Amino acid sequence: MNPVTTPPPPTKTSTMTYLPALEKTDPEIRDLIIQEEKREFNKLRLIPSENYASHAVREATGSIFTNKYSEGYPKKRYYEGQQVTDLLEALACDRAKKIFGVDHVNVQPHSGSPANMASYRAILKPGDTIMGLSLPHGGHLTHGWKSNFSGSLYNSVPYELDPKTEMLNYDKIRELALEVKPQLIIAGYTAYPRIIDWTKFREICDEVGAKFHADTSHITGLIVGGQHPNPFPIADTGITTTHKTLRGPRGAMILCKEENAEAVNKAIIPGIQGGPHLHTISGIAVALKESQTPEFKVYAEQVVKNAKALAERLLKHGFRLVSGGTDNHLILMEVFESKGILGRDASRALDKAGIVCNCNLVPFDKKSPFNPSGIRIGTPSMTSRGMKEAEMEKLGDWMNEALANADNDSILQRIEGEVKELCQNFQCPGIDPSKW
Ligand code: DSN
Repeated sequence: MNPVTTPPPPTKTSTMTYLPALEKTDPEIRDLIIQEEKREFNKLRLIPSENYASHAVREATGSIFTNKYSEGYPKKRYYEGQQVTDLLEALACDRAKKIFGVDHVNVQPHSGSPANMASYRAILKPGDTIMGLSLPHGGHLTHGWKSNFSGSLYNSVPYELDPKTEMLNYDKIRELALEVKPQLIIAGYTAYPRIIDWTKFREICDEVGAKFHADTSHITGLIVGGQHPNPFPIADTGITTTHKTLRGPRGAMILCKEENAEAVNKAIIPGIQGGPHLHTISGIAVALKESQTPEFKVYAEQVVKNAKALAERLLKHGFRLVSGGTDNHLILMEVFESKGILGRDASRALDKAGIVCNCNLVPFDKKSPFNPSGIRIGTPSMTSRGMKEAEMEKLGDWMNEALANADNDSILQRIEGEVKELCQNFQCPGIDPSKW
């Protein structure tokens, strides 16, 4: 599967019914699936945590493994009938261990939040002090936010971005760590557009006697594709979701040193979860295999090139980008002070124009999280379709026009039509329009 080759013709070529079992049993759900396929095909999807899973990933994720219960781990299960599931889970773990250069992998977390929860449970006691990037500065709910388990079960002392550079300030993080002596420091973010210096975090952790937890969920595809450094060999524990830049099914993995392996496994089951979702694990295994192809490397490189090209175009149009630009797959764009439109109003106008993103707080935002000053955009999905710098320039122009005319439905509709026309020229992994 090459994400950057010729698009399939978007016309029906087969007389076979698409999704025939669903047509018979539940046409209403079949219709919603097709509607969503059309939406994902006809729009520019800029939410940086989303992507297109391949046909192969989706075949595995929709497979017979959905039928099986497998509490436990390979060769140590509670139920019988694990002749095949043991092979599957061991294969998925082996692939991840080789790719990330780690001692131990657990592929059972149902998503990123339980993966983080289990990691902390494995290495912390309730009441221990943790330091993660504050959510409004680009962290995650599970990195110590007050209304999340991570902020109530542990003593969370968040670090923030530098107010001038809007980037990580490792000296300040070190100072805070020396002051509060955390048991854990968390690095890895949901809205941070720059390269993370994992070695600096390791050094700070070693100096203050903290464990180091890396959450690479957003950038795992860039790590595997050779664009960003890999923290797992030096982290005590770490997690990644599997459906973002990595382009697998929705799920997660914990990666850790051997000394934490048993505690991590116990934290997942019996600590937090019951049976693993083996159908998801089979999709994760496929995505890991796909990530080792030369095409994936090209994709990862292009994700970054596209983000830089889009950033440059947006800067040219006078938008303010948090930290001034990007080194990864995402851009955090301040729209209120630079363009006089609030983030939610901007994301809604863009959605009308066929450009799908999310509103987002920017560092030191004075506005509400429900209508903040920024929007968050990213290039993984568009790159998976084969789009390149020329399309990013066009997109920057459309975004500028749409946001300058956010109340003008006829302009937004015109752009939506142009976006749709562009999208007809680019395939989507996992979607075959000829079947509709
Ligand atoms: N919801 C994810 C994101 O969009 O970044 C993080 O969990």
